[in-house]
Amino acid sequence: MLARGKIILFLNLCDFGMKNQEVARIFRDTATMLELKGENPFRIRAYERAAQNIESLTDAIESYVAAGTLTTIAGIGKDLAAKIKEIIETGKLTYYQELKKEVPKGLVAMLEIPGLGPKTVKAIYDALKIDSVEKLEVAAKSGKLANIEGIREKTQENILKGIALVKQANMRIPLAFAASIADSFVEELKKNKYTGSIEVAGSLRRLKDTVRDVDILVTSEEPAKVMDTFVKNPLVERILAHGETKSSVIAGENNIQVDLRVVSKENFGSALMYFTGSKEFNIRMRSLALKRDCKISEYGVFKTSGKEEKWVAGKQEKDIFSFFNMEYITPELREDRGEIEAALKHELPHLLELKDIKGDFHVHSRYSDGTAQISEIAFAVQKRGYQYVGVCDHSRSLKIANGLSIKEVHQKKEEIQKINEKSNTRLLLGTEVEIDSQGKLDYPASVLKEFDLVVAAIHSGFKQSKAQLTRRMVKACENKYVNIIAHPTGKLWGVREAYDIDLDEVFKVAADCRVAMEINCHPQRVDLNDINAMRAKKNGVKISLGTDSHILDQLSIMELGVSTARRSWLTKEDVLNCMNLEELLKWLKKQ
Ligand code: DGT
Ligand code: CA
Repeated sequence: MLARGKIILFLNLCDFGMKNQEVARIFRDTATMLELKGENPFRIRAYERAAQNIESLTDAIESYVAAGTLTTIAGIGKDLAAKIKEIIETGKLTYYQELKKEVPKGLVAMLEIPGLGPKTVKAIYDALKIDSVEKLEVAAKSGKLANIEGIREKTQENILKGIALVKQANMRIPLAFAASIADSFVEELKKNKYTGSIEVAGSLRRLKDTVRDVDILVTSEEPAKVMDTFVKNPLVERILAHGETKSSVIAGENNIQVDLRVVSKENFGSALMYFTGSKEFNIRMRSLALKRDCKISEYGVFKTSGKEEKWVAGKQEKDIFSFFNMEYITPELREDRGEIEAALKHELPHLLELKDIKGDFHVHSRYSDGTAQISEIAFAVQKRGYQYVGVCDHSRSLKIANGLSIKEVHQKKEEIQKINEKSNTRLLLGTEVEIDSQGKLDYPASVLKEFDLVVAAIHSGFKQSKAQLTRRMVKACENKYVNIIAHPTGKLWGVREAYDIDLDEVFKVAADCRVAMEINCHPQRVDLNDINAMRAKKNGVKISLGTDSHILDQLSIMELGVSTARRSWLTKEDVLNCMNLEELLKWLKKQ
């Protein structure tokens, strides 16, 4: 399973409901600009509502444009309809572009700080003329913000924490975002007739959850022409270097660095291995080579005797592995976590693959905050060839996500039973139930026992102490109705760090109580990550993959979860989603 095929799919996942999302985003940004300018609150609200309504449409917005029915969407009048038409036809909105010019650029950057909304940004700007993240940081550190009305000591602290998060997030971006950028470059380069072989290397090829920069390798008889195509890519924001054999650019919305290297055809394999890394893996391979009187570098494997060096392998990666008489190590495993030793003994694990996945345990329907009806979910998962799907909606106390009352749970149950009578895919009546601050669940036992699948999760009270959070999670695992814990560390890229919790303690209890831990596939979550999923496995805990889909196209991000599972050395036996329906139902029955 090589990265190329995957990356194309990643691009699709970033394309989901693309135009609907794009229009909604532009409207939301317009609302933000209006707010920064201190405009009429009713107008601001109108854009926000329109964005929300467009996001929850199940049909593509283009179809409304084509049919001339935009004004049938709630909150869309003639004026907004014309604006939507402009966005669909031209890809942008002149009104928004003009507004953006009127607002200092730095204010927009300040909005990226978690918890800092347009109102506060405007208040800070009006009071102290602060118009950049840098100035904001200085002011917060010196305590100046506290003099502004509505800003408390605590807000100041949160702003500083937020700035640190943004800085960190800007350094590494989620795999799926980087993959989509890499893919655009690769597609463009492939159109150039002088491009020979081409591969993405680095952490992206290893499918690491976050990526600092994108490394692309090509072979070419006319490197200068390939480099030209590369630096002229429309995604390029800035050219850092434009050379004969290496060029670097900053590209895309996330300002990620993309490097292109031209390497020789004869040593494409050794260059690919070197630039795929990881650095730790390379170091280990080098010492292995030394022990065998060899040298390994990006230019190939050389047999050494005295001062003599003889090239022995390097055209393809697999030649290098065979030369050392070891199994081929898939890029996901190249982290020096024991894979080299295992490959030498021909004992690498048989990692799970996307085709082994028989269902998804975490899909939201329209009953809570998803956009699809249950019947649509049934159809979509059947198309993916699944045997089952857990339709897990939020529970009653999570009002913001439209959590289900007990009455609604019963309605949903009835609907699911009806669909199950005629569907080939089994819908599991599920819930993503809130774990409260004490570790208690949001429904009584009498309701919990009605579900086929109980996924428990924390969505509030992240700031408890480590002991409290651990106790809370342990208690949830001990609840006899719980089957899975969703996104166990709460990490959300660019928004919040993982909360402080004793995972080993939780894993031990989970193993005893037969509770699985989720790898949440969402690109900004990847939670558990590879390290934690390995720890879970070591403790005897089963892993479940959940896409946390809120719209149907997100079902395809299962692939990201599979990548993480593979990086965690997981096999079919470790993962709940690889069970067939019969085995699964047996596993779920705990009482
Ligand atoms: P990233 O970019 O931080 O997400 O992670 P990588 O692994 O893509 O790292 P990067 O882009 O710095 O380098 C790409 C590969 O090149 C890396 O995985 C291994 C190789 N490499 C880079 N620097 C060194 C080094 O100092 N020693 C060795 N042995 N290999 C290196
Ligand atoms: Ca890299």
